[in-house]
Amino acid sequence: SRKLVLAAAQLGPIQRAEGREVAVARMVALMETAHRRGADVVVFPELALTTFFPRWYEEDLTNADHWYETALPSNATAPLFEAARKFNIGFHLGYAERTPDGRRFNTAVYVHPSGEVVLKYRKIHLPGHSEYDPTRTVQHLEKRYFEVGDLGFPVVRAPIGNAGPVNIGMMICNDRRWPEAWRSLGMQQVELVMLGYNTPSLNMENRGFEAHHLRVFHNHLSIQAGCYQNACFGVGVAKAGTEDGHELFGHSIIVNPSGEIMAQATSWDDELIVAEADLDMCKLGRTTIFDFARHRRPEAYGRILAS
Ligand code: CDT
Repeated sequence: SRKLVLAAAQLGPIQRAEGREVAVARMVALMETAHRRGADVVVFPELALTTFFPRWYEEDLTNADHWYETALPSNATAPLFEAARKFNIGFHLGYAERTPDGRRFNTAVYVHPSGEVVLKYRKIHLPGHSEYDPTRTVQHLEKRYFEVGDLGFPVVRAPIGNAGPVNIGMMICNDRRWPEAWRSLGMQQVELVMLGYNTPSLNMENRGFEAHHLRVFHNHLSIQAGCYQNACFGVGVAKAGTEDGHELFGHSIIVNPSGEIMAQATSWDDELIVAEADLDMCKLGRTTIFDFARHRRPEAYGRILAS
């Protein structure tokens, strides 16, 4: 069998005034805990190095440059790469990326324990808006700070632990709500989906009431359905707690290909959860009800490709 120990490293809040070194030190401590608990891979959340800065409006984008990484590793992120090597753990990291030609993406990478970036993904389903919106309680300016990702939904075969090559894919936060994202990965026989999120506890759009418990439910519903319908494991990891007065929910989960939650965080702070994943569990769905070659009917799906 192909067994792996998966770890979700939920982060508590990161305040606006806190530098990357604060977050990185907390993340290294979580990697050490992951090592003690036998983890082969540790998944950190979306925009794990800073506060969720799209809640803050900057008229001039260059004033926001300090939120972005221009190189990985950098002096600030090098300790993560060192810990990966020391503990022989691969890690998934979400961060804001600014390219040498000035493009900005909400990005995630999977880094092998050797320090090699094996997979990069740039967020495609950017929520929110691009201009300051006075009707909102809190801004959500992802469409201002990021371009739509240009890498599609790639899956690569990455060596993880003793499981041999594993088909890994990623999505970032809002992507998890979109079945097209999951199916794009499923079509490539993804076995492990890593995803981080920063999700406000309440709807800040002021367009009607949405109960908090439903937002948590929709988070789990999306990840559990995605894993079940695409016969894969999923690790969904929050940045949680109150950042400068604005609350994000936790409830990080590790999900199996039956859609069951194998482990769930209980705090809204730094917390490591682990679960043993037998990748052979992906075979059941893939060879029966979700055997795409036998049962999909793409000739009837034209409308979902129309714009
Ligand atoms: N970061 C991110 O994508 N957050 C969004 C908030 C949207 S409000 C429902 C999310 O989908 O969680």
